[in-house]
Amino acid sequence: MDEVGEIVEVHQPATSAVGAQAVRLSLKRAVSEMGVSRSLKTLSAMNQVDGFDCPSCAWPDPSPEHRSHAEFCENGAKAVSWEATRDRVGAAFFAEHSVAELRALDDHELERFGRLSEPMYLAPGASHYVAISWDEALGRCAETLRALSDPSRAVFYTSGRASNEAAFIFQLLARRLGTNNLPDCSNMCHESSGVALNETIGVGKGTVSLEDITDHAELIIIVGQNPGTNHPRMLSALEAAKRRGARIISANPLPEAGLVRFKNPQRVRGLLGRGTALTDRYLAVRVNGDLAMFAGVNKALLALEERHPGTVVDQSFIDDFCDGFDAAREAWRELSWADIEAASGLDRQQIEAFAADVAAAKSVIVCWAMGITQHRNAVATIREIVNFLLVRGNIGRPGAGPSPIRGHSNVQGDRTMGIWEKMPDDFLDRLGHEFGFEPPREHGYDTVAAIRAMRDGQVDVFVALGGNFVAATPDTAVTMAAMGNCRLTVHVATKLNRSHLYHGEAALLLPCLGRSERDERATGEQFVTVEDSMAMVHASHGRLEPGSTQLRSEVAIVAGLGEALFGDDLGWRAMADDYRVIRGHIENVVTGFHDFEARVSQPGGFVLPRGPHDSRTFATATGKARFSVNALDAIEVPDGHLILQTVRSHDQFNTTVYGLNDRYRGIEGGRRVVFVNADDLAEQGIRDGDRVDLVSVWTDGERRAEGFRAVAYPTPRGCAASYFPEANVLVPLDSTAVGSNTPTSKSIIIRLEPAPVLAGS
Ligand SMILES: Nc1nc2c(c(=O)[nH]1)N[C@H]1C(S)=C(S)[C@@H](COP(=O)(O)OP(=O)(O)OC[C@H]3O[C@@H](n4cnc5c(=O)[nH]c(N)nc54)[C@H](O)[C@@H]3O)O[C@H]1N2
Ligand SMILES: Nc1nc2c(c(=O)[nH]1)N[C@H]1C(S)=C(S)[C@@H](COP(=O)(O)OP(=O)(O)OC[C@H]3O[C@@H](n4cnc5c(=O)[nH]c(N)nc54)[C@H](O)[C@@H]3O)O[C@H]1N2
Ligand SMILES: [Mo]
Repeated sequence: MDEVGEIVEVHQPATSAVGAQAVRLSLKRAVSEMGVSRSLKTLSAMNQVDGFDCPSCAWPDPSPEHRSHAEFCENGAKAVSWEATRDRVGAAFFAEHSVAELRALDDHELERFGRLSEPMYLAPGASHYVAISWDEALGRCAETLRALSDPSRAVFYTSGRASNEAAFIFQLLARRLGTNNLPDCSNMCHESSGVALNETIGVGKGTVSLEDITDHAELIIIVGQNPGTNHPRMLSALEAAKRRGARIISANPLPEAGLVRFKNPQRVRGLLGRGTALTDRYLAVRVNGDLAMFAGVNKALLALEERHPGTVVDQSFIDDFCDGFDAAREAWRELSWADIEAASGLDRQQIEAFAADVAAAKSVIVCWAMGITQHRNAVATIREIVNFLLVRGNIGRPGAGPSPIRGHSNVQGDRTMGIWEKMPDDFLDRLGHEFGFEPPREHGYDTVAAIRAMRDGQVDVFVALGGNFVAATPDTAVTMAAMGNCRLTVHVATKLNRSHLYHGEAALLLPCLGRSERDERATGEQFVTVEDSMAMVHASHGRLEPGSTQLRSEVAIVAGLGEALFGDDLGWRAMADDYRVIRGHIENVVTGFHDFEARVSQPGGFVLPRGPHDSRTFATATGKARFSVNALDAIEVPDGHLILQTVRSHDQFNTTVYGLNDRYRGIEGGRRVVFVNADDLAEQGIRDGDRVDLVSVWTDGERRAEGFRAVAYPTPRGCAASYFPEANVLVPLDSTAVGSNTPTSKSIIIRLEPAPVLAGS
């Protein structure tokens, strides 16, 4: 990766998000990748009832009657344009470029080459990928899997773009082989939310619907999330909420443009005017300060209740539906304001004002994303958020509840379908019964455990259904080396990425259809289904001509591998020919999918049952919603060090880097930047614009990322921010969240060191 040539320009950060410029840029990008007519066809089918689900984020679609004709955002348009590009990567491309040569390119350049267009094989010791037929590719993969001394020497990774049908058949393949080694991107993403919510309310998902936000909530709290970039359509929902008088509080160490003000491109006022101010109260919380902040708010709510008994705490809800309140109340009483202030970086008045807003609101929703889940104490923080909601009975009624905002468009559905290294026994029982085999019961590897096992030589075959494992996971150098210990690495993918270049002894690239493309099988045109962040399941119909005649659907590839391995024992071929057959199996195995085919054929689809939302039932260990006591446990940062969080720029989708600008934060032309408080820079004798190395410290030694431009930025003292995936080399593999094993990508202890001056600069 040659980062030396980057010339970064830094401007004032933006004070509002979206607006006319976003519309102009998304159309420009679409036309340059797809041409005019393909652009129109593509963008007009996105998120429409008979069109395809946007492959970008998991934000829900409005109900069919409330959908606009252009139900997409700038970043969704980028995602489909990127997929629908006319450029192709096939045998001629790989003959020209060796793997070693491609390794020298950055993530943006790699994907920029275009769509993978035919199956490719890298033989042991070879320098170049060469074309291979589908039969031979699947045959080789099956042969290597069959030769394993133990099925647990195979790992099956899933990225959250896979459809329900593809995910279901993928977990079936792994379990038929005999392993639960099903790590997924969720392990690095909302795993902490799943763990904390399962523990406290008995379901690992959020409990609110889109209407709860747009029509009902009086107060919406947004923490650890940058919706202007990562869930832009959420801004329209927030705008609707504001227009009927809802208030918004946001807490974030970065004053993100989208949280401040929104210019709705669907309205003339939004295109031309100043837009809608979104946040009423902004709290510049310290990185990882949220547990202390919510504990402080809970303490302040109790104090208010003591002053005005019977008005703040929802005692009847607590008596009827919860346990553990007395212990939690005791813990809040004993907490000192000094500790809360130190850990949160906020002062008592700010937290009390927050609590007063809460006490004045009849219904409260908390939305969160990666700024909460990727810390050592993430699970505890989310439990404390649940405490906060339970105190005032803000769950299981309109306009109230926890709302983890999911990332990948179907990451939530993939979990529902069984992509999890520790699916509960009742699911495995039904799966075994449906297909007539005994699924393995021993838990498998999650993402971090899979990397450790590969590193330690315990894995022979790594199969990925999408994603970019090498670039997305922590400790990049360790992961790259770990991949090299496998006998075979296999990637089902749409575009070339770094994971295809850090391969096992042999490697296969299996090119698949994208979400936007027509999927023609033996019984005719197929659709797939997905589940959004709010548990709505709906259909997605590809509309575009496939990028190459050689592409196969993910379902067909996985089913083909199943048949190559086991013959037609489980009806692999019928499933690949007609996805209704898969949906029939899903109906029998997965809870909540009765009448699947009929209900998903309705415009807009259907919502999955969620006990807390539907009937205030909580399937926890005690059958009650559970208060918990969560020690503050603030991260100790040694003198002269900073806590680094790693974020997405406005011009990327995870490891897919569309471009080098981060418009809202004022960055142009480069990604190797580190945002630091001006006073911290001054204290360390570093000037804005200086080049620095980032050095992370951990028990096993130091890790270094070289050559970053220091940017003075309004973030609290002691905090810093940089972009993912460039900063992943700094995240120690063993630094993970307690209880969820999620890498702590948002709290890495680093120091800045002046970088050597480049010759010629
Ligand atoms: N365009 C686009 N859309 C995407 C993605 C993308 O890459 N590009 N990725 C998708 C995926 S997989 C996901 S998971 C989501 C991610 O969506 P986000 O979670 O919004 O993504 P990040 O860029 O990681 O932003 C984290 C936010 O949390 C803040 N933050 C960091 N640390 C803390 C903290 O300790 N406390 C608080 N309160 N805030 C903190 C950061 O300043 C930042 O605003 O987006 C999805 N949508
Ligand atoms: N430091 C740091 N690391 C992080 C994060 C962070 O905030 N900071 N965030 C984490 C999070 S939230 C997540 S979700 C993970 C993301 O981890 P992944 O899901 O593994 O990574 P992506 O970058 O989303 O994967 C991009 C690749 O997916 C392939 N692809 C795209 N569309 C399709 C498709 O339709 N089918 C198939 N088969 N392949 C397709 C393309 O080849 C593309 O190169 O990264 C995590 N890593
Ligand atoms: Mo994610």
